Amino acid sequence: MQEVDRDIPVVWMLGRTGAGKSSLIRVLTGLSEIVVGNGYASCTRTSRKFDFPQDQPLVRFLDTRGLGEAGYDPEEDLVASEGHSRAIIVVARLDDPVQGEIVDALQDVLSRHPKMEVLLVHTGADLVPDPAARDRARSATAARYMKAAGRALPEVVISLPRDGAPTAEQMEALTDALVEVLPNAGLALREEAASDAEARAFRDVRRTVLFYAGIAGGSDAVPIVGLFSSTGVQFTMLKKLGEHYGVPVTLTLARNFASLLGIGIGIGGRFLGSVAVRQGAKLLPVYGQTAGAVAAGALTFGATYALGRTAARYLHALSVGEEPSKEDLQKTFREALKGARGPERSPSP
Ligand SMILES: Nc1nc2c(ncn2[C@@H]2O[C@H](COP(=O)(O)OP(=O)(O)OP(=O)(O)O)[C@@H](O)[C@H]2O)c(=O)[nH]1
Ligand SMILES: [Mg+2]
Repeated sequence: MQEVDRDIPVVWMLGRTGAGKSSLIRVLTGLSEIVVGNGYASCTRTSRKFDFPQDQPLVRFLDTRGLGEAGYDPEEDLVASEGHSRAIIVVARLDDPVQGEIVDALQDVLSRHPKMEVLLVHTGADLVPDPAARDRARSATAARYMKAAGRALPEVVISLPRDGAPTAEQMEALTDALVEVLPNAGLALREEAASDAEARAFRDVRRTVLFYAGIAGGSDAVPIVGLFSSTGVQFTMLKKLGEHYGVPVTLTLARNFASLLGIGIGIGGRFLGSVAVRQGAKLLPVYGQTAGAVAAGALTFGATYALGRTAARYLHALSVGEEPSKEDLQKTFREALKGARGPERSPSP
């Protein structure tokens, strides 16, 4: 499992100097060493990448230099991230009507990479306190970017005060929007609410699940094939989870789990007609239609994430001496898969 096999999703920050790109990365990752500027003087002088978490990266942010600065060609950063799933976050401050350069840059990037997902983040909500004025500013900015993109873009409004934090609602809206545009990045950054002991236990292993889902999503493997072989990514994930819950995971146990989930094994150990494929194909309509490597990767990511989430519930039940119910597990799987759903695109004609 080498680094190169992993699809670390890349989030590319695009916005004028002082828009709040670095501040946004800081609130999303909690990385305090990210340098935030002071007013409009350009602060980030070279494109920098921030891997999160640093030891076992699940998301990579490209914090660009201010566009329009001499010698900066965004194409270089884009080429460097080729082969990764990626999305653009356009950061625009509500009190800054001068967006022309960034609008042009977005149009240019999308003309070369039309499939890139874009999320529009309006910062400075606290700087425009009047709700009517704020909404006028938002819709004027949004109209320009959407015209340039030639499509509707998801938008979020947020406050990034220097010595404060966005509200909980703003953070939730932000991470929800990220899950929509780039599920593997959004899920890695979203804190899951934990309502019971099982959910709290899952929080401790969530990064492990995301890590293996990222590995699986980066390969071209058919979803979950690896569950029935001792070398598959998903089986390795199950074993790791088992160590955490104090339940030794054998191939037999993995198969029991799979059959509870309704995953059947076909010829040669391949799984056929499984819940994952049926649900996945339904939830990710792009699969099998426009299905490029990225789309298949997103499905594999989602299916592996959902499998890990469900395995955690199964192992937790075993660890406390409960009988895991089939209905419970299937419900957990469906919900996790829905939570990891990528953007829905209409099939190409
Ligand atoms: N009050 C408030 N200040 C903000 C907001 N967004 C950005 N700022 C301030 O604007 C300044 C610039 O923020 P940065 O995050 O460094 O902006 P940047 O986009 O990374 O800028 P460059 O690195 O120069 O391209 C900082 O002082 C921020 O605190 C906001 O929503 N509210
Ligand atoms: Mg910056």
